[in-house]
Amino acid sequence: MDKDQLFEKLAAAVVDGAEEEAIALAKTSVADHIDPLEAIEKGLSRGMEIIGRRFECGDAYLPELLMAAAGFNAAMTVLKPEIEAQKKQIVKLGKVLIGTVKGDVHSIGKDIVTSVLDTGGFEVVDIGVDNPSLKIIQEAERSQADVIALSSMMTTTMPAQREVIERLKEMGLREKYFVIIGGGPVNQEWADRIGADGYGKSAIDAVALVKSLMAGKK
Ligand code: B12
Repeated sequence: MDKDQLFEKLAAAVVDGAEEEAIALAKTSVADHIDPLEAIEKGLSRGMEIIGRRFECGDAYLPELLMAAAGFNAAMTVLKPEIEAQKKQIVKLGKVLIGTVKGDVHSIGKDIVTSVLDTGGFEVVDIGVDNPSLKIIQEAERSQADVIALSSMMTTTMPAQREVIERLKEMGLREKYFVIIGGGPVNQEWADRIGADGYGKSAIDAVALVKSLMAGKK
């Protein structure tokens, strides 16, 4: 099986919520020395995109979404240790605190951004999902982060990204952090509107974005 066929099968396993199959294919990709990040981006994420579109059209329902997410996570249990093993022992380029905002429990995109930033040389503190603004700021203070990265997957939770920035201003902390945003409904226009320091469409974008922000700081 060539690389593209494997990615296609990985995507299909996610769509079908076939956990065992997803694990077996992830193991094959590791055995074939395929970059785990490529397998995530072109296989697993692609599968989530497909099921997501079906859900939007009414061709798939919530249980199928949950099964797909379980398939995604099953394959990640195989790929994540590979990403860890590849991590270069380089001087960390900066610390990023990442979380999904209040009211939003979508974790998959954030988890990918976390893995890719981590492999890209950043120290990442992942505070999970459904985080109130104040908690995000307290965690950033506690961990002495350079960057606060906010994920929102719903139009209804996008205002929570703005709230974090407003809170930072009120607390006199806005200048202390770079705030970057991302997630399905988010775009550059929204980032400009709420005064974020940057927007990334994908996990790969997030690395380039944080690198350029940190370069400006030093
Ligand atoms: C999987 C999924 C779920 C799963 C989540 C599982 C999990 N653990 O994450 C479950 C089933 C739990 C779920 C629940 C719900 N969901 Co849902 N879900 C999705 C779905 C299908 C895919 C999301 C996903 O994982 N995509 C794959 C990842 C890889 O992509 P991504 O998240 O976009 O992330 C990439 C980029 O955006 C970017 N990125 C992400 N974060 C960040 C952050 C930064 C800083 C940067 C730089 C970049 C970045 O990098 C990532 C990797 O490249 C989307 C539909 C879609 N097409 O997106 C709906 C969707 C997001 N869900 C939706 C809804 C409505 C819900 C529910 C309310 C459903 C319900 N009726 O109960 C609940 C919400 C619960 C809550 N309070 O949050 C809507 C939101 C609509 C809106 N208002 O905007 C969507 C768009 C579907 C739809 N069209 O109706 N969902």
